[in-house]
Amino acid sequence: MRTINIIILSLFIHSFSYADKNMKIGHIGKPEDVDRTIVVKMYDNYYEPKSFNIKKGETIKFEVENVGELVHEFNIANAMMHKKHQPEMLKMVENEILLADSIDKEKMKKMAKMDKSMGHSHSNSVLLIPSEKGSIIWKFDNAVNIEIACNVPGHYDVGMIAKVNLD
Ligand SMILES: [Cu+2]
Repeated sequence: MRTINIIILSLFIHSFSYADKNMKIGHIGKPEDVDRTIVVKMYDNYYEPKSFNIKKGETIKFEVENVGELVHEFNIANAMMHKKHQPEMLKMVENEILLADSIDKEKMKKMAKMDKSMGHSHSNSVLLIPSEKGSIIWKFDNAVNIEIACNVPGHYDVGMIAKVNLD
C-alpha cells in the first residue's frame, strides 16, 4: 500500500514539473524572423485590438503603446501562468514598486536584489507606464491556449484579456 502511495505521489509531482517545463506558449523571437508587426494600444482596462489571429509558427512583433492613464502589462501566456504571476504583481504593489500610474524603478532595482520576482523581467511580458511604448517579438511555435493579459492587480478580473486565435 505504501509503495503504491509513493508511486502515485511521484507521478503527481512528475506531471506537475512536466507541465511547468512545457508551457506551450511559444518562445521569444529573433528580429530577422519577424513575419509581421501588430500595433497594440493598451487602454484602461482593455487592449485594442481585442483579439489576435495568428498562424502557428508565425513570429510576430508586437509594438505596444500604453495610451491609458494606468500602468498596464502586455503578457503572452496561458491562464495558469497569469494566475501564478498575479501574486507577484500584487507584491510589487504592496512594496510600492508598482503604483497606479507609475513604477518606482529605483525601488524595483533594490528589491529585485533580494527577491528576483520584484524585478519583473519576463521575456514574455512588457510592463508600461502611461504614454510608454515597448515591443516584444514572439514566435508562436508549439503555442496553445494563449491569452494576452494584464496582471496589474484588478485588471485581469475586469477583463483586460485579449484572445489569441491560433490556427
Ligand atoms: Cu492593466
